[in-house]
Amino acid sequence: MSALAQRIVEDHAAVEPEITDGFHLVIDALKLNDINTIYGVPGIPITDLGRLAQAAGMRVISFRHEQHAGNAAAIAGFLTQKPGICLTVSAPGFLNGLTALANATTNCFPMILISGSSEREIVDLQQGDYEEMDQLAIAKPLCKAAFRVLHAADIGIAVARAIRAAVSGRPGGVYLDLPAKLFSQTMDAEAGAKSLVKVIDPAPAQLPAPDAIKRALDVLRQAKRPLIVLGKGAAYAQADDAIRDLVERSGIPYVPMSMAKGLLPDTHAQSAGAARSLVLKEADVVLLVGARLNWLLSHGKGKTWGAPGSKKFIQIDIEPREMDSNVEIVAPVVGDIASCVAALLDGMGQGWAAPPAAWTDAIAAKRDENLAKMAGKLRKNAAPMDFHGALGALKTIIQQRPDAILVNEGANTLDLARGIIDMHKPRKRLDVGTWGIMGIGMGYAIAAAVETGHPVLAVEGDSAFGFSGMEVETICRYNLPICIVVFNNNGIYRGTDIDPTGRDPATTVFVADSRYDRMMEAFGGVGVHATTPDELSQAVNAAMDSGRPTLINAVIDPAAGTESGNIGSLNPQSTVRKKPA
Ligand code: ADP
Ligand code: TZD
Ligand code: MG
Repeated sequence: MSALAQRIVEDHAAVEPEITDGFHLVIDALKLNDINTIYGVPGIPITDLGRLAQAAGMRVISFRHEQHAGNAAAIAGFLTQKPGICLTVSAPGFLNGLTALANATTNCFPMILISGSSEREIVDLQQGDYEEMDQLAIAKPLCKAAFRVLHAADIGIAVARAIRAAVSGRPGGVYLDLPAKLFSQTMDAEAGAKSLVKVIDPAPAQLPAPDAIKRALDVLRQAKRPLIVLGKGAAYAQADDAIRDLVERSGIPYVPMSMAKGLLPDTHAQSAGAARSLVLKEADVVLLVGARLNWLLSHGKGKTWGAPGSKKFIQIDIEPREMDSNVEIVAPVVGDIASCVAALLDGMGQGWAAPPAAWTDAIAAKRDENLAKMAGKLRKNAAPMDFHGALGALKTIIQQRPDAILVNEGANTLDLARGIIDMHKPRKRLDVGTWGIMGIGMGYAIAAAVETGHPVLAVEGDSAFGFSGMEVETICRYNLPICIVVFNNNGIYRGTDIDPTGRDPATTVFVADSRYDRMMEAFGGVGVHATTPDELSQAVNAAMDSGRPTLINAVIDPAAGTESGNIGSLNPQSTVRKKPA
């Protein structure tokens, strides 16, 4: 230990505080509520807060950009059901974190963005303070709740309110505004300790009404072609055994939404994931469990869902206003998923009749046909790789290492990986979620490693990776067991576009044949350049065995991808093409 470090430790030991201050009260309030990790970026006025939190035994993970710290906090919330904490400086740092707060709220992940802010008096008179901004007003429409604390004695209550707001009901993001002056406000230590609140039962069970359960079971019992859709709300709820029971006891086929993959293993006999188009179109009764009928489910109508009026929807959700948001829900079941599923199981009893074999056989046939079609493509060991060959290799690795957490973003890299890589355990797949946002990669990977201790495999489009790529330094600094595979096809969707005027690179392409692996080497991690699925496989296995930060530059055929991946139908394209200027 250096002399300075020694002195800091001794100072801490020597001071028996009879007074406390805002800094300490924030830390004590978090710790009292079992929140022991902070993701952030230091600076005025919160530098000392991070330092003191570390000294108090909290894990403080310092990032290179607040957006990634915020994404880390959000996914920590998803994984643990406790609000993840992101700590930023005022105005620009706050704004950088705000994207993550809005994304967390959109995805129903609990997090708290804590930002330092400038002097209220100066901000409100717009007199130009250092990093001046009315942060509270700006945060409000983008999160579930936003609070500001002006007195140290209110910190305990404010933190308690923030925690409750984040995790109760539909989870989401909360903003906590802490002006610079608050931190150094002092008060009597004993009064300070008494002002703290340990939140009892932060996310109370919300029992469904017995009528709602009966109504749902009546509809389900009539079904000839029933289907269960599991969403990431079901993954978040951590009611894994009950959900498995519901699926298995009812015999109903299910499809998992992206982040619900692995809730039951994708290889489960009742998984209709590989026959998704068929089941969405043909089902007559659909039970949604923690999944919204948003764009990811084509709003519950249109071609995807077959003939108009051919469906009845039953929906389990904690948010009553979710019901009828897109189409009529004939049997709303409002409550928390654990309680709702338990009540359904109770009502079903033991003698529930399995769905007609005509339905389950048709699904099995379609699934087997689709899987057989896919299998050949996954075995191709060519250079450059196509997506299927590379993903075939990664599919095997995840099958052999089911505890590893898969982080995934990109377009083709995302859509194809979601379809190809089976997940075998709950909450092991983390991806772009409700917004299809690029940039979650390194933040999610870091929090997944920090929160779970399991190895992380981040499968990243080369564009997607660029949004958070600087955080490889963070990964090396904390020596996290993260293996990043960059699917390098020289660009967004493809690497083959040209500027018709011949002046500049096309808007969708990057420097050809870049070596992303060298970014990792720059910080002491392992870089690998892989040109075949075999090389890729070897490198990922080595990374997962060693636990060392690794980045594999996987060379993908620049012509292999399609524009916008699977969601080309949402991508407007001009039919007018003028001659190049
Ligand atoms: P996906 O994208 O996987 O379809 P969504 O994010 O659209 O999933 O939907 C998740 C839903 O789950 C949200 O409507 C949210 O209110 C709900 N939800 C989250 N946690 C719970 C819970 N514990 N109990 C019930 N519903 C929940
Ligand atoms: N910015 C943000 C924050 N989110 C986005 N989704 C986009 C831009 C638009 N976008 C996509 O929807 S996918 C994508 C962008 C820029 C990158 C696709 O390229 P990639 O993946 O290299 O990551 P593939 O494998 O080349 O398709
Ligand atoms: Mg790409």
